[in-house]
Amino acid sequence: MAIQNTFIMVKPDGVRRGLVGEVISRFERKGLTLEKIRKLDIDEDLARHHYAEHVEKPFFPDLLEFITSGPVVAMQWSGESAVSVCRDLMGATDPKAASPGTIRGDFGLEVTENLVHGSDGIESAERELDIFFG
Ligand SMILES: Nc1nc2c(ncn2[C@@H]2O[C@H](COP(=O)(O)OP(=O)(O)O)[C@@H](O)[C@H]2O)c(=O)[nH]1
Ligand SMILES: [Mg+2]
Repeated sequence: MAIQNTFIMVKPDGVRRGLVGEVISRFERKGLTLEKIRKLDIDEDLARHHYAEHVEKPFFPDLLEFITSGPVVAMQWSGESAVSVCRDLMGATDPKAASPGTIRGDFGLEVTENLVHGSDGIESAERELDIFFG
């Protein structure tokens, strides 16, 4: 078993709706540790870098408009198997399909505005932590 670090971000809808504390509380109650946190605005260059794997996807224009629409709260969380544990706490990408009890399942209804980002693996966690905290 290994301690991992992962990158988590409350997206602009979560910040606008006052759900930053709710998101932090869920990860804390699970037993994870908040290591770093910063609030920032994502510009187009940063969005294209962070979401490089999605730049050619049909939904990217909507994602770009959304993720640059207001401040986000970027975080580093650590703990046992933190990458997959955080993904499980977030729920499925489409909040309509996300299980109740997950962040997206409890607070979202629309796939673009799905409240949180979380790294999907150890390598993407290292890459994304370097982008936002390197
Ligand atoms: N409009 C739209 N947005 C999407 C779709 N798929 C993903 N997104 C958005 O793009 C983000 C990145 O997608 P992805 O990495 O596949 O999902 P995640 O890892 O669960 O966040 C998602 O969190 C959504 O905000 C889609 O089919 N339509
Ligand atoms: Mg992803």
